[in-house]
Amino acid sequence: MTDAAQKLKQLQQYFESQIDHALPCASSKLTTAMRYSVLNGGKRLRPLLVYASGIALQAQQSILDEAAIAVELIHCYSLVHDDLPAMDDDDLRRGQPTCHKAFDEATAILVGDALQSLAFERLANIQGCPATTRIDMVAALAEAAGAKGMVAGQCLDLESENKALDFSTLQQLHQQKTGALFSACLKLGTIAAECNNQEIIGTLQTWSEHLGLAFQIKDDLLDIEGTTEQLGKPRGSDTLRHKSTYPALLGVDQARKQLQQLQQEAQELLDSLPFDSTLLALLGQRMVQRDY
Ligand code: GRG
Repeated sequence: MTDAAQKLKQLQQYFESQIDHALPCASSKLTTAMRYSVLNGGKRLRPLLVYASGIALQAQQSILDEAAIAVELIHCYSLVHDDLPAMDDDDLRRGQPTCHKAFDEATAILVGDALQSLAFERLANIQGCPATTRIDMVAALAEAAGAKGMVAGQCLDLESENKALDFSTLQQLHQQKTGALFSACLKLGTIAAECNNQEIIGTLQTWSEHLGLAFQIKDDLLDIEGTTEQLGKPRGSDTLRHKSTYPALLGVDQARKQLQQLQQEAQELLDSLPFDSTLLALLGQRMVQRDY
């Protein structure tokens, strides 16, 4: 294992204990369901993006911990709500029954609500962090998660079922639904480090956009090529719901080519940064070379 791979593994293990401690104890149905929905084997890509950017820019670890926790809580809330019957109506998530199946619908709605509130509570209360930094982090995450970002993307996604989208609408959908939160991870890393270098901020932003798109193309390809066992959710769910996907729009070969090109451009962006971007590069590779 390379040093960078070792470091990512350590960070992921370290993050598991951080997020475990950030969650309330399992003393009620709600808190048991919150823990069930978060401590269930996610890849933790978003927290790792926060760490990889923040560490490269020498941010304080305790601030990065809270930013990483906050972004994963938002991601987990979005998955719990996404799985609800009123949205994607999924029975399996991360290889286990979805929250509303293991508990009930009302509990799943409340779990999402509570995880979202907890995310902002953690950011607002970071110890030893200037108030302006905390406010900037709250604003960046809120913007990415809300009606200009993830929620807007989800809305567009739900409206798009059974419709053939053109390429630019599909891009917008994914940029908002998944890309905005990826971009927020990089922003949180730079805010935590109090980095004001616009060139670095801009390059990381463009890198995260490339990555978000590549991640989605990979997700669409996996939906065709992966197995239910590998994916922890049923294969072919996009096709079943008549969703527009990159392979459906471009063809599988062209989608694969597009993925390769994005990866290459993403690496060139990282190479132009004036600091060690090895962790970011490895993480980027993992996000597009994954098989689940
Ligand atoms: C309900 C407001 C609201 C938003 C939901 C992110 C999202 C928006 C829905 C998820 C649907 C989905 C499967 C999208 C494809 C890309 C994606 C976000 C996959 C899940 O992310 P991973 O692979 O998951 O990082 P893990 O489980 O590893 O955390």
